[in-house]
Amino acid sequence: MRVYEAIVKGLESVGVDAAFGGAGETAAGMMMALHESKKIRGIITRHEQAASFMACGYAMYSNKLGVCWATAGPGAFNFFNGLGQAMSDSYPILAITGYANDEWTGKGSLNETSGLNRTPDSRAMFKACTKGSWHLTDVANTMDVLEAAVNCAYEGRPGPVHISIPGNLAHKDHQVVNYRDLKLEIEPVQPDPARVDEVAQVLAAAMNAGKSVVALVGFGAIRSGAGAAIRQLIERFQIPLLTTLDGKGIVSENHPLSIGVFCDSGHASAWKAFLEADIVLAIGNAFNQHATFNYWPKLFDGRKLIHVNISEMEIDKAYKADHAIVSDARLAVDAISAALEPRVGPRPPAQVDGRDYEARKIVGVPFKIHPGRMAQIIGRMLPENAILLADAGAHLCWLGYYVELEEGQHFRKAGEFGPMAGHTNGAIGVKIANPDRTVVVGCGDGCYSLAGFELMTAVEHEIPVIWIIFDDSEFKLIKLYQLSEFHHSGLVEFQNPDFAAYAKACGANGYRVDDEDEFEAAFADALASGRPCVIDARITRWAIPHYSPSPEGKIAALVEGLEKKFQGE
Ligand SMILES: Cc1ncc(C[n+]2csc(CCOP(=O)(O)OP(=O)(O)O)c2C)c(N)n1
Ligand SMILES: [Mg+2]
Repeated sequence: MRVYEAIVKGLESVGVDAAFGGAGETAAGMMMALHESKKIRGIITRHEQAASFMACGYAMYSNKLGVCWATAGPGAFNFFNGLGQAMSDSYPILAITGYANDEWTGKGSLNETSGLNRTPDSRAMFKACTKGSWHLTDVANTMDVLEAAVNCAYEGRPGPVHISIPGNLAHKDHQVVNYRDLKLEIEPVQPDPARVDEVAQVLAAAMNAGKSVVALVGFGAIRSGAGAAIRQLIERFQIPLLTTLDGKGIVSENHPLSIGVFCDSGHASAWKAFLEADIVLAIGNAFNQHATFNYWPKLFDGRKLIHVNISEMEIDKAYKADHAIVSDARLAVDAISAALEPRVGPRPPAQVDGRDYEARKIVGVPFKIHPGRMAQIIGRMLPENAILLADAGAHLCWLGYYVELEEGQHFRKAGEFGPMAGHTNGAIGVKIANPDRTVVVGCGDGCYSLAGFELMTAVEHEIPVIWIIFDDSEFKLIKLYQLSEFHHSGLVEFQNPDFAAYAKACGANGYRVDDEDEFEAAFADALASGRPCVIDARITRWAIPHYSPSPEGKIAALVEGLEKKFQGE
């Protein structure tokens, strides 16, 4: 069989059932092999960047290998945003790209990226943006290389890998005669029992002395499927639960111990519980910028940090941990619960303050949709097990703050790499990997404009994703930043088309809504339709998301800012 036939068969052998990519001469063999495959659905995207985002989306909640492919040179280079996202968000994805024919290396052939004679050096670039990058030089090594790459994607902290294949190796005179199915040898990252014991001792001593312990849970815990284990831990030991924006909903947000989201656009109730805690048990989070109020220096003054993360690299990165366990989150939580059990007797119910967003009344602006109230409606109408994605921008703050998730539902904002359109496009991969779950994307109009044309891909392949566009004709987040830094704004406003008319022209359902009742009716119709849908929701510009650069609140942040100014910092 030809090289790409062997690759596709190998991917079938590890359960891959969809792959996303772009066309090209050095991708043609992959396209043909997918066309012939009975098990893998080949999805041609309009832009290879979208293919890389869809591969991320495919892996996001399924942990199946996300696969994207592209032709050599420019096609391959369109992958870097998806690879960046997969690196920072730990998605196991494989990017397969063509490469110019070997015999013409150095002569400037079409799409050459050898690094010679002023061509870019793609092998160095892919090495820098992945966990591992392989260049195939002999088709006899195809299965070895593929197996090594797929294992590497899953090993330890998952992430992206890459294989490039010169065009000449895809010709029929290069046959793979040693095909074999792939063997995955993935060892979960197990907690060290000595570290678990140490952590259990510290936690038990604190609980038995009446000290306050809170859990702060991030996306790593969601990726590892630790929800049930975390619910048992917090219920048994009465530990109030805070989440990062990415850990939101790991346990129902209506659970009495769920206090809210801890981040700069999160809930004051969560900030208060954090500041009152003696010990923070952080599970599967990386203490990144927005989850730490721009690395607020006083975050761990007077409180201890116990940090559980799958990657040693994350420990002590932003804040020195007093105790740490390098482990998959679910395995660590189970081990901590078991070690605590004999050490801690029955616990009195934790005293927790309710979340402020429950009671928060939003003052609206007549005739225009308030984005916070729209987020509340989305949360209320979201079906069981739905997946709600936000893209990059102010809209993620509205959704993160006002949507209340039940167990089984998921929310994911643009991660720390934070590419616009990552989830606008990635949603298609999410839906393909989770066909029984409703997938809704709340995206800014800027994000949608960047890459919303993949709606055609959804229409063509009948992938029923619902896009809700927070249409404010501006890059709101950037405007807010300009206003705070420069006290005025520029180049942030733009004109939009009628996105609903555009959606209809593409063959999707399109809705243009100007008030909250219209939105509710449109969303209900979209949910019932089973079709790709775009809701162009024309929101007011006169609403500002909840935000503070200090967990002590907005006033404290203002005072801190003034102090810094007077101290000349
Ligand atoms: C590819 C890319 N370009 C630029 C940015 C910087 N950026 C982050 S949010 C944002 C504004 C997005 O605007 P919109 O989608 O309208 O969302 P809004 O803030 O208005 O809700 C920009 C430009 C980015 N994250 N990714
Ligand atoms: Mg906008």
